[in-house]
Amino acid sequence: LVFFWFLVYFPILFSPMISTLKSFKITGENVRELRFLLYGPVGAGKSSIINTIKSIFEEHQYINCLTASAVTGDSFTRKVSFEKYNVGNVPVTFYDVMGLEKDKLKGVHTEDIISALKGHVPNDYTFKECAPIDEDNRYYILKPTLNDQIHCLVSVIPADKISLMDEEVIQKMKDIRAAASKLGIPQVLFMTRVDQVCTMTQQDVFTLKFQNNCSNRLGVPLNCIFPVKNYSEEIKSDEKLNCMMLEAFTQIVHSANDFVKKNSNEKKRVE
Ligand SMILES: Nc1nc2c(ncn2[C@@H]2O[C@H](COP(=O)(O)OP(=O)(O)O)[C@@H](O)[C@H]2O)c(=O)[nH]1
Ligand SMILES: [Mg+2]
Repeated sequence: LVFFWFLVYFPILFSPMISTLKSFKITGENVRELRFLLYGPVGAGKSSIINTIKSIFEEHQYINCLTASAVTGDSFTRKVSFEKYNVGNVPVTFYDVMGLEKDKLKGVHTEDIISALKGHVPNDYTFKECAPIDEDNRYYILKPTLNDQIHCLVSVIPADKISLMDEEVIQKMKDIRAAASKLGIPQVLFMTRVDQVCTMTQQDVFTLKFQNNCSNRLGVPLNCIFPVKNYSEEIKSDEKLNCMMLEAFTQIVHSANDFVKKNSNEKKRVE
């Protein structure tokens, strides 16, 4: 019966969700696109999230945002640049940065991610492993506008590796979240690879355990954690997968839009 319910329910839900997003307009004036920053450990599925969302909206399998091979588990995003990805005609932009690594000198610097949140980092900037960007850098955006800022921070954690995550990486993530909180930037967490911890039909019951675990380790409220599954081996479009991702995507679009609305109103009051 439950399986039957899924079959009926999901296709019905899926189409209004996608059409609402396709016709979505930003509320804040002068903001061209909502900007999301994806961050998390290497192999968490950041690049795959972008590929999955693009595949849903552009209606073909999108594989240009290179993902790492599951075997090496190493980040393919080695050319650590601040590259942007658009999603069909939806006014959103994703930034995918190289994974956080436990070694202080490896992966993107926490300071770089915080600078990106504030809007100091230009598109396509190549992060330097030796030093974070600062005012002396000629590419540094000195006076960022609301358009340059990140409007929602998306932490990405793989469900099957939460308990194996290094304490140093967790601390880096906490530092970044604390900086985002200070800036008033909304935050959510995408818990990827849920298919690796339970079958898709058991999903609702079983992922709760992992969501709880994630919430405890990272201090993220439970209602901000979205279980998702990315396209990895599937060739054909999968309704259940699309629905989970669209639910999470809809949430970040609303959060980012609220942030933009609030901040453009505040600017108006000051002027
Ligand atoms: N089974 C499964 N594999 C996934 C999922 N998300 C990502 N992967 C795989 O996990 C590996 C790392 O993903 P990737 O997107 O490169 O991680 P990144 O380093 O955070 O960009 C790749 O082999 C992906 O195919 C998922 O939801 N389910
Ligand atoms: Mg990647």
